Amino acid sequence: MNTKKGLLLFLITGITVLFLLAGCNTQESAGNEGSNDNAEDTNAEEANEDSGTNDEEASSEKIVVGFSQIGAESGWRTAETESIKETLGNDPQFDLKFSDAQQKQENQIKALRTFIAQKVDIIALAPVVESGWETILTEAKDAGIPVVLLDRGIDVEDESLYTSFIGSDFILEGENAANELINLMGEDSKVNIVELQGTVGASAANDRMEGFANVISENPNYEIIKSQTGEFTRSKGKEVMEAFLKSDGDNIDAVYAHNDDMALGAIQAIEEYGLKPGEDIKIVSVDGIKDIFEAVADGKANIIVECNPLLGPQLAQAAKDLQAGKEIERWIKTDESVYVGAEEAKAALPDRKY
Ligand code: GYE
Repeated sequence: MNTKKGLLLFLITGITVLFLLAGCNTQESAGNEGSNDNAEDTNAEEANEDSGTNDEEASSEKIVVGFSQIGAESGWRTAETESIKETLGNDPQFDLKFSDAQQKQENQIKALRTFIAQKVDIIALAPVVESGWETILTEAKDAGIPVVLLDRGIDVEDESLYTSFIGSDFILEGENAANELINLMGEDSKVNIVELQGTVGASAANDRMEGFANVISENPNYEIIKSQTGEFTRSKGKEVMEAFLKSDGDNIDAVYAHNDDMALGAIQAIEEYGLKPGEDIKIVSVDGIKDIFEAVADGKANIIVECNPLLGPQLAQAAKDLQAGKEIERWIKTDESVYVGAEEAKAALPDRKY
């Protein structure tokens, strides 16, 4: 072999080796190596439920969405999780990576860090609390991964740290709750209200509290005599209501619950205390899960301020648009209603989807 031929062979071999190596890399990122997940997974149930703990990489053919969910504290949240798993999990265009944070921000931060390492295309985050997101969202931004906030908002100075927020106007929900309560009980009645707040530091709790207080503070006959967190759960809502009844029993005219689960817990506490929820103590609640519609239909609660958890379709659309390089709206809102009294609840019940 002469030197020219030797050089040519050397070059061809070198190029082939480089080519094979590059091929290997792409395969690795498409193949979700070393996990129980694979690129063919279209069903979120089969998708990695624990993305926070492994370091597989994202598929390149599908739109890979890493979703960090808060937990499963309420009927609302379960409905939201189902909507997202159904919509993105059943659509072959998507590869959904689902991670449940069990109410802990640190778990959400870990999950996001894993999503970044996996090079997902889009991060969807339902943030448990409003503050403390700067560092991790800067990491996502530096990695060029758009972050879509789902259902709760965050408090950051640099607004470029997230692309969009899909969810409700919680201040408006609080205002609606107060206005409907005043309509129901009359401007001139003297009304003592106890408030069951959601998770401390959550935007859904902060804003529902603010909106309600905005309206109530304008009416001197209405007073919030007690306000405490029931952590958006039935059991805690019941426990806190029991304490309120113990200290203020017959002075309580109305309960304002930041979500239905706490309202349902309060209804139980009131019944066990020997009073009639919906009559002796009026109940206004936010969300609109089936159980509260049933309670209102039975006369045990009075006002439902709807907050829609079925955000899967909006997230899917936003992800497709982002992937196609389109601009998406900064705040994607949903249509929501208010239901008052047994007749409205009965009429709406057959069509309730969550
Ligand atoms: O109202 C409540 C929950 O963030 C809007 O979180 C959501 C709230 C919802 O668990 O039930």
